[in-house]
Amino acid sequence: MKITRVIGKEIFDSRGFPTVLCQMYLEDDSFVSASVPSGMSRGEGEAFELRDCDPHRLDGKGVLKAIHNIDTIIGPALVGQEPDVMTIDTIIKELDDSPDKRKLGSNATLAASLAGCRAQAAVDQIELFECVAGLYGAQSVSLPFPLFNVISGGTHSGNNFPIQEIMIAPIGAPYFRNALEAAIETTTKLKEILEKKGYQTTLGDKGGFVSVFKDEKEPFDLIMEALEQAGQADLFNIAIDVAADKLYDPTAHLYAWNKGHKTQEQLLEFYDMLVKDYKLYSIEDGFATADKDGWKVLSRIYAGEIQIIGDNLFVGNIERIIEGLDQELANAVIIKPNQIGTLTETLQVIALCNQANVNPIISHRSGETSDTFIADLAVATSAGQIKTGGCNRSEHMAKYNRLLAIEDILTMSLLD
Ligand code: 2PG
Ligand code: MG
Repeated sequence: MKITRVIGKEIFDSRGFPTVLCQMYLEDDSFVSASVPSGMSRGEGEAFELRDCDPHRLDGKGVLKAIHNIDTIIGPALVGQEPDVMTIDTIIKELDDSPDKRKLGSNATLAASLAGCRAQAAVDQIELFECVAGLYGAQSVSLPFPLFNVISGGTHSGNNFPIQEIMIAPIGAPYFRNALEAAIETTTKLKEILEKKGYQTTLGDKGGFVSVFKDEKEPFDLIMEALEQAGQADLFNIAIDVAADKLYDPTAHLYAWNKGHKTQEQLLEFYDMLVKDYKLYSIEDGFATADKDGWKVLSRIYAGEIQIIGDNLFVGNIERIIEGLDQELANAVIIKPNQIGTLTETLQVIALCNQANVNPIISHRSGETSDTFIADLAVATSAGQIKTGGCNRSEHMAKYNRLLAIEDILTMSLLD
């Protein structure tokens, strides 16, 4: 069954910013669609997100140029093809041979690529995760455990708390449903605790509470209290995304911290305290991309003990990942498909992580849509972990609910 029409549409993400949706029509008049997210704590070297930059419309954030590229360049090249995402991505890469999808915009290329995969799954009458697993060459699939955002700081909030995300990770939960229920109970307890203290419980872009804390340790204490009260202290460990690029002053070699700053050494001491006192098992972007020395020291001391994740450090770029792993900067990599620009290239990056024996963590962006593709991607590649926000707001819950549905499908197939 061939592709008959491919069109782009400008929709709006969870922040109300314009983003790209691609619809792909097939010969039987059915269609599938896919939409793409957008980041705020963007790393240098991410695939190029094409925005209109028209100051008279939507603050320059419109994506009509990217839509135009789908309608007039990508679409016509795909019409008449079978929906096979390998072929679709090859065509897209021929149309845009720039290293960062600058010609067409990664928001256009990714939307078309993901829609192509959905169309392929629809034609083959299989689940999306089965289709992606086939492309990945996976012999089996498994549910990831999620890193649930509970406290937001940094650029996703306005509370002066320097760490961008504090997350709870239900390592070892027997089923995804147990993990989600336990996280929901803990989040509810945390909200009660914050309210009792008179702290605000507004939600940041990724669903963590945006409270103002008396010091850097308090949020961790309150999370521990919530875990205890929810009876979940044994299930969860703590993870943080510091997004340290946003805090770093390369001239002074200092990290902005509340109203003051921290040196590289002081930041290390802080992490050390979190590992010892708060079951911290994962640090993402703990140092700035420009502060490679900080990464090296952190890895030298902790790589055997905790997960050290590069997000802005790698921006999903294969060369950067290879170089960073060679220098032993990290033992885990954040995978954001929109930093890469097509599904097949995203699968290549995940495969590279597996070959190099480092953890791939599939991630959403802070400006999301209700598209749930990353849930299927995490299952299909048995990535092990997914980062897709707090237990609230439908752009996050859509992914969690899709994982619940996949768990049901997999359990039922075991019973068949
Ligand atoms: C991050 C992400 C998503 P953003 O830093 O890991 O959680 O944020 O999408 O703003 O880059
Ligand atoms: Mg990050």
